[in-house]
Parts: sequence; C-alpha cells; structure tokens
Amino acid sequence: TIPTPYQFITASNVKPLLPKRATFGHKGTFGHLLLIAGSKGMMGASVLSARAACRAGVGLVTSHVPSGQGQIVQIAVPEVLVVEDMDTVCFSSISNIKTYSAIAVGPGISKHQKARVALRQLLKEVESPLLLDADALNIIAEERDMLDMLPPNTILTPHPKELSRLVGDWSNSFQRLELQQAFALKYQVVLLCKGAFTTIALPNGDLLFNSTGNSGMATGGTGDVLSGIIGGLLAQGLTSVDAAILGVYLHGLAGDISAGEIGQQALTASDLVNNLGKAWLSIL
Ligand code: NPW
Ligand code: AMP
Ligand code: MG
Repeated sequence: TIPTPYQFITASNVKPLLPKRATFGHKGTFGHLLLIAGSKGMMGASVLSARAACRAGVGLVTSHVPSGQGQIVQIAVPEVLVVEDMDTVCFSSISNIKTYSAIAVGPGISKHQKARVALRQLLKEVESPLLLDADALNIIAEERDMLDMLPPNTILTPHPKELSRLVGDWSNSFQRLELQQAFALKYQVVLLCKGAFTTIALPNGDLLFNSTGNSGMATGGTGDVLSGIIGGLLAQGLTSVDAAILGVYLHGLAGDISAGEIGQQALTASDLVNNLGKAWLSIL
C-alpha cells in the first residue's frame, strides 16, 4: 500500500500558494535567483532553466556559466544577468553567493572534479534557499558525505534514475515511495521523483502526487525547465514545500496546454516555457 499520509495536488490546493504581486513592487521586491547551470556542450540546460525562471515571477535572474560561454546565454535570454566562472569547461568556483535570495544548481553542470569541489564549497557556505538537480544530485549521490551537508528544506528534483543513485534500487513503486519518504525525513529535505504523477516527499514525511503533465514532456530539457521554475518561486520567498508543489503543478500545466495546442509528439522543453504564461493565467 501507499505510505501515508498522502495527497493529490489539484488546482484548489495550489491556488492559496500563489505569490502576491505588490502593486508598488520593483524588481528588487521579487527576489534574485542564482542559477548555476550548463557546462561546455550542455549550455542548453542553462538557457532553458534561465528562460523558465524568467517566467516564474522572479525579479532578477543571474546565470553562472563557464568562462567563454556567457554569450550563449546573453543572446538566448537577454533578460538574464551573466557571471562567468574562471574555468572554461564547468562550474568550478562560487562567488558572491550571499547576494541571492535563492540558488538553483545542477542542470548540465557535469560531474567533473572541479564541479564536485565547487558544489562542496557551495554547500558549506550557502545561506539562501537551495535547489539541487541533475548533476548536482549525481555528485552528492557519489560523494555521500555531502548528504549531511544539505541545509534543511533543500529541494532535490531527481528523475527516477537520479533518485535511485541517491536512495538505492527498488523492486516496485510502493517500495520506491517508502525510500523517497525515508530519505526526505532523514535529511529533512523536499525530495521529488519526476515522471507521470511526479511525487513530492516532504521533510515531515508527507507524500504528494501531482495531477498535471503528460508523456509529451518525456523529452530532453523539460527537467531543466522545472529547476528554473521552482528556483524562481523559491527566490520570491515561497517556502521550499510551496515552491515545489506550485512549480511542479505549473510545469505540468504548461505541458498540458502545450499538448493541447501542438500535440505530445511535437512538444519541446521550450514550449513549456512559452506556455507558462497561460498556465499562470489559468490558475490565477
Ligand atoms: P534509459 O536507459 O534511457 O531507459 P542521466 P540525463 C534513465 C543535462 N541535460 N525514468 C535513462 O534510462 C542534464 O541537466 C542537458 C526512468 C538513462 O539510463 C544533466 O546534467 C540538456 N529512467 C545531464 O544532461 C538537455 C530514466 O536515466 C539515464 C528516466 C544528464 O542528464 C538534456 C539518463 O539519465 C539534459 O537535461 C525516467 N523518467 N529518465 C541540454 N540541452 O543541455 C532518465 N532515465 O544519466 O542522469 O542523464 O538525465 O540525460
Ligand atoms: P528530466 O528527466 O530531468 O529532463 O525531467 C523530465 C521532466 O518531464 C520531469 O518534470 C517529468 O515530470 C516530466 N515527465 C517525463 N516523463 C513524463 C510523463 N510520462 N508524464 C508526465 N511528465 C513526464
Ligand atoms: Mg534532468
């Protein structure tokens, strides 16, 4: 049986979570997200997560990218500020992390030794709300002492393969839910398992199932878009639980709107970003 307590995420659950827009707000009011994403050959992950963050309501987004790769992001996403690393290949050092109201790290960063060292340093020094995805998860799954360095309420957004690297293998989905729940409780984190009916395990042991999304989203880059959305919500001051719930719901809704317009076969990660506005409007 499904571990309890569990709940299905629907429109009525997410409505109360929507962040308010202050009438006299300015870009400083709505948070500043640092997005550490991309490495040489995987700058698409940086672009997609940045474009998504810009449609999540956040005031400012800064993308940290390898030296020489900044132009890609500046041209693809003119709304974003860019900080270049010293290394030409991957994330290798952190700078001014206290400036940001939230940090999302991982999409496309690679598992190079330099990225491992920089992630460890980030975990030591971070004070802002944090999201880890993709290679950041693969690194902490291999360097397991880093699990104890995760700040409470960190959001982890693995797909099933990344989750199995963190929690070990399972023989059926009920066992997977138990492993997911136990990990969230042990490390006091918000732990997703992405896919059809993405599950979210909360630090208190609750389990949530998302109701939006479709199989057209099973295509490269859609997870990078999710990191940008949830990161943008975190930067605006939503709690990590609320940012994860609302982000996953909006991301799936953008997928459903995209599938309604162009079908599941043609759906790309960029379509999710382009339809985020309609997703917001349909729940506001
Ligand atoms: P199989 O064998 O295909 O069935 P990895 P990744 C499995 C970046 N990206 N359910 C899959 O299984 C990411 O951000 C950059 C079950 C395979 O074995 C990462 O940094 C892009 N199994 C990096 O690439 C766009 C599943 O996991 C393995 C599963 C590597 O990320 C693409 C593959 O997973 C990408 O986002 C599921 N739902 N999903 C860019 N444009 O720059 C996957 N698997 O080895 O973690 O590799 O997810 O492709
Ligand atoms: P990633 O593997 O990191 O690129 O993430 C894939 C994204 O697409 C996640 O947000 C998944 O929830 C979503 N996704 C993948 N396959 C499906 C599916 N069959 N149904 C709904 N959503 C999916
Ligand atoms: Mg991914």
